[in-house]
Formats: sequence, C-alpha cells, structure tokens
Amino acid sequence: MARPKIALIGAGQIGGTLAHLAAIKELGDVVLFDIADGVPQGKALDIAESGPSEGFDAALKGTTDYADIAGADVCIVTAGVPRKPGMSRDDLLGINLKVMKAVGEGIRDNAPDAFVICITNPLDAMVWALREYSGLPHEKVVGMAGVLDSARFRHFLSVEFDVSMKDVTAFVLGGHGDTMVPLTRYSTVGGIPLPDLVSMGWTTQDKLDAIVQRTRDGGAEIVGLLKTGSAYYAPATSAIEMAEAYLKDQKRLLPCAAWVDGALGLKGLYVGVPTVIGANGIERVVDIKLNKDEQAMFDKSVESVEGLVAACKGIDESLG
Ligand code: A3D
Repeated sequence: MARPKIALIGAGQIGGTLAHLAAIKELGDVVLFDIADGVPQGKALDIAESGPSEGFDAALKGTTDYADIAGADVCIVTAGVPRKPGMSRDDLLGINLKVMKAVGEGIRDNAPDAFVICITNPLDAMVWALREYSGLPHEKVVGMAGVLDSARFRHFLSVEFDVSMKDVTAFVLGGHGDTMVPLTRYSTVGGIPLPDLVSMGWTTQDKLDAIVQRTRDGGAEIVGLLKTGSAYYAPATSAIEMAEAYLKDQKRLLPCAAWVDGALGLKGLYVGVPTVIGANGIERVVDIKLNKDEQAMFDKSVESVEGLVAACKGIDESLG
C-alpha cells in the first residue's frame, strides 16, 4: 500500500515543524507548499537529510505549484501571516482571508478528498472561510486550536500539581481567542475534577483562576517572548495529533474548531467543541451540557466568532 500523502500549505515556522514531525513519526510522504520560492524546497531537503540519522522512511518535496499536492490525504494549512507583539489574532483577518481564498481553491482543485486542518489565525473565522472557498464537506475541514489550548492548560496544571502531564486531562471550549472557555469542571488529574482538587487543598481557587487566565493568554505570552512571530512547536504537535487520529482512524476525542449544526444549541458555526476524529473526519460533535456560568462564557465566545465571520462576509461579498 502506498504511503499516505500529507500536504502542508505554508512552509513557515509551523509548516517546517509539521514536516519534521510528520517525517519522524512516519505518517506519510510530505509535500511542503509555499509562495516564497526556495523556502519549501530548502526545508524539504533539510528535513530529508535528517532521515538517515533519524531512520525514517518518508519522501519530502518542496514546491510552489499546487499540482504537487494532488491526491493528498491530509492538508494542514498555515499559510498567511502570524501575530507580532501588540497584535490580536483578529488583526490578521483581512490579509489571511485573501490567503484562505487562494488556498481553498488550490485544495478544491487538487486535493478534494483530503482531511483539511486549518491553523491560520484568526482560527475560527479562517477555518470557516477555508471551508467556504474549498467547498469540501464540513466534516472534512476542521480548525486546530482546542488541542493546543488544552495542552497549554494541561502543562500549567501538571507543573502546579507536580504530577505527570499524562495524568492531566483538560477541556477548553469556544473560539480560539481571549474568550476561550477552559472548563475546570471537566478537567481532571487522574479522573479527579479540578474543583475537587481545590477542596482537597491541592491548590487554591485563586491559583486555579490564574492558570485559567494564563491559558487564555498562552499565545500572547509566547509572542511577547519571541518578539518575531508566534508559537510553533506546540501548535505543530497539536495538528499532527489530529492528522494521526484521522490517518489511523483512532476515534480520538479531541477539542477542535468544528462545524456545529444542532449541538450545543448552535445553528451552523465553526467553533471549538469536543469532537471525535476518525477515518471519516469529524465523526461526532460531543453535545455536552454546560452549567449557567459556563454557558454564559461559551455564548460570549460564540458571539465573538460570529462577529469575525460577519467581518469576513463584509470583506468578500461572495462569502455566505
Ligand atoms: P510563518 O512562519 O510566517 O509562515 C507562514 C507562511 O505562509 C510563510 O512561509 C509565507 O510565505 C506563507 N504564505 C503566505 N501567503 C501564502 C499563500 N497565499 N500561499 C501559501 N503560503 C503562503 O507563520 P507561522 O507558521 O508561525 O504561523 C502560521 C499561521 O498560524 C499564522 O496565521 C499564525 O497566527 C497561526 N497560528 C495559529 C495557532 C493556533 O493555535 C490556531 C497557533 C500559532 C500560530
């Protein structure tokens, strides 16, 4: 059987890291696409040359021609511009919307059967636009944000409790932005919910609140430190986790920016929700019940995503 084909649209910081991880994990052959001629070719060759030491079997190709992504099983989209210090994700909307048009049409014409994972910000609006421009089925187009936001939350919690990250589960819902909703009630250490751990004296409510806020600001914290560009190791790892779930039909339960039409009281919107990813793409949106406070936070987040989608429609009248 031929190896799966993974097309990475955007060969910048995240794109290069994705290519390296996909090769090391032998998820398939990798095509790196970018408009900056030389960059995808250079990164593909550099990573291929790490193969003999690492011992992986994967072919890598860099290209500026969409024809090379033909027949891709997975496309991961990072094309566009990242944030600089002081910028919000929403400031990127106008520039990255144009990029999503080119990328969506490139995928539509060359890899219409692919499972498409969008990472470009502002995430929830860009994944919506990418789906519109590509015309692919909603269950095959998804945004990566929740896996990363939950990973950040899990990391901070594991440090606070001094326990292995493997035993910490976390739940983050809503749009990928300042209004994201880390759900402490559904986050656990070894199955024990965080509010119980506060009662048990493992931490205080104030410390937990500070961790929730640090999670919300997780992207900005790294932008502030790097000064040029945004996070890329953890974002790439998170998207690879989703790609692997699809390619290996793992039926993983992962929080993703998925099309929600019916669940959680929503009628047709891309937003962060718990999903099951398997060979059919997004196979299920988990319709969890929120309490009053959680619902209020989720509603606020949904409102902000709706605002971004409306802004996209205002820029390009052909949308929606
Ligand atoms: P960067 O290193 O600048 O790479 C972006 C690449 O896109 C560059 O190599 C560009 O040449 C390329 N590009 C620009 N326009 C096009 C086009 N039309 N077609 C193909 N390629 C193009 O950025 P990065 O890799 O650090 O980040 C990529 C995106 O991911 C940005 O929008 C970030 O804001 C976003 N991001 C999202 C998250 C989430 O959790 C959702 C996290 C981190 C970054």
